[in-house]
Amino acid sequence: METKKRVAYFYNNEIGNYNYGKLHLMNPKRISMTHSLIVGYGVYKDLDVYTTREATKEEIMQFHDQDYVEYLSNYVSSTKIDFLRKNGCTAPIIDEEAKNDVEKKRQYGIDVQADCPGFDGVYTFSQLSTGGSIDAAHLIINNAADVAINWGGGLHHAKKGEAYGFCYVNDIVICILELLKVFPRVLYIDIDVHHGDGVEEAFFTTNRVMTVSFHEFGEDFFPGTGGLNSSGEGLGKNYAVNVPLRPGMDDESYKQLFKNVMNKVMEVFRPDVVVFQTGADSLANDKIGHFNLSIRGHGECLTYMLRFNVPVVVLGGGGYTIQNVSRCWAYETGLLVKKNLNGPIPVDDPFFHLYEKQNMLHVPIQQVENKNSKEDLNKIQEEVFKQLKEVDA
Ligand code: TV7
Ligand code: CA
Ligand code: ZN
Repeated sequence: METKKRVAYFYNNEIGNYNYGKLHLMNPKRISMTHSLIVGYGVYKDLDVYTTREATKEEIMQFHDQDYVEYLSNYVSSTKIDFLRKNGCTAPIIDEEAKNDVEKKRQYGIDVQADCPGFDGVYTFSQLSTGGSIDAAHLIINNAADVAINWGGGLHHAKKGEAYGFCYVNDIVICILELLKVFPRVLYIDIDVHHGDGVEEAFFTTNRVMTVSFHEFGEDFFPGTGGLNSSGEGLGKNYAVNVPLRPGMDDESYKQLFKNVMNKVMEVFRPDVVVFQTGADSLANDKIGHFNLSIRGHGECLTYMLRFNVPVVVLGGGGYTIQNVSRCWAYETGLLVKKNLNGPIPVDDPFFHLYEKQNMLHVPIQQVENKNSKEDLNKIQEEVFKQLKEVDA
């Protein structure tokens, strides 16, 4: 029998106010929208709610290079500098020169082709994202929660010394490093539509972390890594699992593949704790991803992992149709406390105007062609099983 889980939830009202820029697709407001639904549907009462703190420089430097962290923490946008100067500020601004140094920007991945703009508060935003993931790990370590949620985390692309794919600080790697101080084996699961490359790379040569990413792959889809035969190196050989998929994945085929793979993973790896990145860009109608999952299908993957009675850190990630992201993560927060949320969006929600066109929690999805044939999927599952047979944890 599955027992009732103690579910902790990290949130900080500030995080929704950061802005990647007017045209950018990543919108931190979706975290505040998620929170409003959690409150509006009354899920709040069943959670242990914690205010997220900012991670310290020392914590961030457990993974990231000092020079990169210092560059980020001193970052001030040119707009902000212009504003300060116009208003008579004559004090030196620490990194005024560095931030205009095109060479450094390139080195640290800032602004490269617009994916990772330097924006005001980029460092504090990353500290908040990471603080929640670290404290989520600590609650699990102290056995003060069975499930710990940080929707502001899940930024899986950030590299040791470089911003990448909308991600500046890799809160997931830092969360896993905390867990490894106490637990022998950590399982990382990533259902964001993109490959979890930053996390995979960080643990590519260890057998203490198994990384499993399901993602869209091919036709230049970002980031292009995560092919079937990229599976770890050295001691980490076979401990990186990749499930590369074509556009159009639907609930039926995704759920079946997910459950089969994860069942086998749990059998061979027997983790002490699970870190689950639940990027919502794998939902239907995302502005970047091309999968066709419903919110219920996405959520079933998350709840499937509860049956193994291993503690879980639940993190956010991508998601670019923001109303669907907040719907999904609020629904999943509900599932974790055994509530099956449905019906209309509460009319007093402060973001109600954004849902007005479609005011239900669950939204219908059109049938689109699934470019993954049954044979393709069987072949992929077979290959993954072959790899997992070699795991001897
Ligand atoms: C975890 N796709 C992050 C996913 C990161 C995806 C990309 C964009 C994009 C960025 C924009 C923008 C965009 C319409 C979509 C090769 C490029 C092509 C930027 C225009 N519109 C996560 C990163 C991915 C930024 N990057 O996994 C500002 O799409 O494909 C690429 C690289 C070069 C850069 N250009 C896109 O979900 C959180 N970027 C509009 C404005
Ligand atoms: Ca993924
Ligand atoms: Zn993504």
